[in-house]
Amino acid sequence: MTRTTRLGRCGVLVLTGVIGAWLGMATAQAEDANKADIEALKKSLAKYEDYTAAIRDLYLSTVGCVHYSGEKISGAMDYPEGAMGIHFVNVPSVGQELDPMRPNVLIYEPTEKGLHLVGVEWLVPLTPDTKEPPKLFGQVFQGPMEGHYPLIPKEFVHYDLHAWLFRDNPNGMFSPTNPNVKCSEAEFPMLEKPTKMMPGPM
Ligand SMILES: [Cu+2]
Repeated sequence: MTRTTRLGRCGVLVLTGVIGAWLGMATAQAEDANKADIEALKKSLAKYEDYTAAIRDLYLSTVGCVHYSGEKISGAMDYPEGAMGIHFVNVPSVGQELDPMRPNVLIYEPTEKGLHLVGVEWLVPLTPDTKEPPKLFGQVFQGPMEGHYPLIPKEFVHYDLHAWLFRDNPNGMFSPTNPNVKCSEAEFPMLEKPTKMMPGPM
């Protein structure tokens, strides 16, 4: 072995180490950036803890408190046991450009003391131009899937992303259902079957 090849190998090892450290730093920085964005989002949405403020901004209640048993059905979304709560949908914003600071849906949990804001959701309709699933905060949206019947027509094929900004979720902030959210105090509980997946980029 010549001296140069030895040096060459050494150089490769050093370079790999440097790139590895750099990638690690880049990931950590992206995570920090996402954390900061999420904190800003929580602040800007705190006013909606008062659901009447949400209604004035055209986030309108879809009434039923949606929850899932955790049942697995092939060809359907994998929804762990838990609730999605009551969706207040801002219909005019759906299909507009995705805005991380303006989710399309606010999610409330009905309790004895009234409605509590627990999370948010972004909805992106599947269109013929869709090349890949949307992403926010480093999270890839779930879908494509049918509309969540019976509160949304099945024809509304879409991607979605939930974020449990105001209620801890043992399955993670971006898991679609939250076992810590309950529909037991709901006037209109709605046990739904997991939503059917649809063909499209995923
Ligand atoms: Cu939902």
